[in-house]
Amino acid sequence: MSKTKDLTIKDVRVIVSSPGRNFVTLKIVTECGIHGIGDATVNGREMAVASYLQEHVAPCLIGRNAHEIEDIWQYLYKGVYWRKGPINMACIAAVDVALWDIKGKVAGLPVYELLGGKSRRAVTTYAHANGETIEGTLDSAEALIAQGFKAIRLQTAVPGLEGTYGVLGDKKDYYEQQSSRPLPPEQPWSTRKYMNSIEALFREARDRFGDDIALTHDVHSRLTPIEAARLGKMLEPYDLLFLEDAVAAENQDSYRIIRDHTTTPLAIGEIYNTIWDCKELIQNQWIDYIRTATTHAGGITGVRRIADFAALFHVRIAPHGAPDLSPICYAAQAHLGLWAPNFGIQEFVGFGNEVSDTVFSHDLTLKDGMIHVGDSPGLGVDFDEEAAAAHPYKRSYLPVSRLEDGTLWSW
Ligand code: CS2
Ligand code: MG
Repeated sequence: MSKTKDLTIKDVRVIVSSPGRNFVTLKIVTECGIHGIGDATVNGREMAVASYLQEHVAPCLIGRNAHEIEDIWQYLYKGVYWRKGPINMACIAAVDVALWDIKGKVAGLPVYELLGGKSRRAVTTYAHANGETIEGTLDSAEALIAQGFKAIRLQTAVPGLEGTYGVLGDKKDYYEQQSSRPLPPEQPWSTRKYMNSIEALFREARDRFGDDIALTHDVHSRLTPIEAARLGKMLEPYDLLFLEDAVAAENQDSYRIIRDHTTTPLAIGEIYNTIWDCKELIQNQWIDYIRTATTHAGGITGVRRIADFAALFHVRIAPHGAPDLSPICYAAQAHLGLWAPNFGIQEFVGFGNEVSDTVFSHDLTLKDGMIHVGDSPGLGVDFDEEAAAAHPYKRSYLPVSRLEDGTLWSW
């Protein structure tokens, strides 16, 4: 069937829109009229990706055969000379995912079938419970458990610190925090205050919900390896599914220190762009979950490579799923999650909001805390350019963190 269709790429469009928050969307159109879409959003640096795509990537795609996903991936990776990097890899990711979408549509099959078919019924997720107090956080967790979620991430405000990661107070998101000042909001950090308050959250969670519910926590790279080792030990009695981003690991060796001291499972990877960023973490079995996202780590092709490598070392995938990942990314990761033999869990904060629903349509559904993928050919997600045009890009930044004496810290 595909032989009769002309899959020469004739148009590549880059659309930056803000339906509730900024997204960079790539649309690849072929001569026969079949199109595919990809997500290239890099939160807070959207225009860098858009111009890289528009100016440098799009011209190289015109006239190419959309079926040649691997060759186009290599052409954009090896061929660019400047390897890796968040902007470059998000652009490769958007192209890759759009091409998988096209291939699925041409084959008349959902992408997970092209990857090797289903390994499970649906994709288990974990949801976020946040609160200004432990009680508030656990009330929010209880509501999620009532909706059917079997795994919950718990984040609660650190007493004495204004604006803890994951807790937004009276603000809906970081965009609202910047309405009067479009610059990175600044938030204080104290490791001592955090370490003195965090155990109670998990103690009370286990007291209230028992042992069946899976719990995770995101440290957002605020600790040093030895502090993270102490935290892992401290939380061992509460049996976390994983402790996320305990330490930033540009130096992957750091995780050996944590691993030497604790049996709390470890997860990392949401800001990684390639397999090279996590190679040692995986092959030394210093982590348990790798959280690379299709949007930031070279698309379905990039994350599939990481997943296959990770499987050799008992590491499972748990892709990043924050609100800055568009529904296209959610769909791509749902297809991967349905296939990957070593899938662990998918982070999930909803498929979007009322505004983004007018721009993105998709055939994913959530039931009992699991994402079910429809049987539409390709990714099963689409993007309405006209609706997007009603929501122009608006500059926005992620917050930064400072110690109480003003020293810049990891946010
Ligand atoms: C995160 C995100 O979801 C997560 O685990 O760490 O909140 C992250 O801070 C944002 O996606 C950054 O863009
Ligand atoms: Mg995180």
